[in-house]
Amino acid sequence: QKHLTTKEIGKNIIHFNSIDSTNSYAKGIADKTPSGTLIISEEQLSGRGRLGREWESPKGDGIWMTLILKPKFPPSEGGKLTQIAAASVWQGINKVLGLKSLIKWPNDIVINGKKVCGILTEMSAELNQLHYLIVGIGINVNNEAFHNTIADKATSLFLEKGEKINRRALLCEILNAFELLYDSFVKEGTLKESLNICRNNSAILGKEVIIQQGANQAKAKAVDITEEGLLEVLTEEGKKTEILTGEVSIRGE
Ligand code: BT5
Repeated sequence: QKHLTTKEIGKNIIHFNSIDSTNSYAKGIADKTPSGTLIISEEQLSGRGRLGREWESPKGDGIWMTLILKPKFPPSEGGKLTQIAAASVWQGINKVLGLKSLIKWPNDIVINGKKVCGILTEMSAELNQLHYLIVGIGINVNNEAFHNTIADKATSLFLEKGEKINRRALLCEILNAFELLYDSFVKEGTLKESLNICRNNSAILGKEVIIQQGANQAKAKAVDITEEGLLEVLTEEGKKTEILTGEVSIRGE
C-alpha cells in the first residue's frame, strides 16, 4: 500500500464521522490552522456544489474532503487550484486504479461520461491579499447507487471497476500527487504539469460543446486550456474567446 510522503499536504488531518460540509467547516477554522490541513468526513449532511447546488455525500462511500492552503500569491490565481486538484485526482484514479477517467473542465472528473468527482475551490481575500484557499474535493468511491435525480449522470469508482476500493490508499496517492503539482506551481508560478494532465486527458477539448453561463447558452468548439487555466473556445462566428467558468456539456451526447 502507498503511504503519505508529503511534507505539508495532509500532515494535519481533522477527521469527522459526520459534518454539514467539510468546506464550510474549513472556512470556520482556516484563519487559525496551518496550510496543508485536511478536513475529511465519512458523510456530509449538506455537502455543497457550485452555486448553492447539493453534493450527495453518503456515509462511508466517498472521499469528502477539503484542503486549507495559504500560498503567498494574489487572489486572482486562486481558481488555478481547481486544475491542480483535478490533475491530482486524475493521477490517483488512472495511475493507481487503472481506470480511464477524463477531466471535464472546469471542475469535474468523469468516467464513461458520468461524473465521479467534483471540485469546489473557495477563497477568502481582501484587496489584493489572499487569506486562504479551500479546495473541496468529492469523489464517489464505493457508492453502489445514487439518488434518482443524479442516477443517470453520476458514477463511482466501485461501479466502474467492479470491486471495492481502498479509500485510504487512494487518498494518499492523491495527496502525494497534489503536493508535487502544488509545489511546482508555488515555486515556478506556472501550472505547466497540471495543465499537461488536464489537456491530455480532457473530456471536452476538440469537441463541440454547449457552454452555459447563468441564463446564457452558447455553442462553441473547445480548443485549449490556457496557461491561466481558462477554457479557450472557438465560437460559431469563428471568434476565439476565453471562458472563466461555467457549465460545459458536449453537443450531441
Ligand atoms: C461540484 O459542483 O461538482 C463541486 C462538488 C464539491 C464537493 C466537495 S465534497 C467535499 C467538499 N465539501 C463540500 O461541501 N463540497 C466539497 P457542481 O459542478 O455545481 O456540481 C453539482 C451537481 O453535481 C449537482 O447539482 C448534481 O447534479 C450533481 N451531483 C451531486 N452530488 C453528486 C455526486 N455525489 N456525484 C456526482 N454528481 C453529483
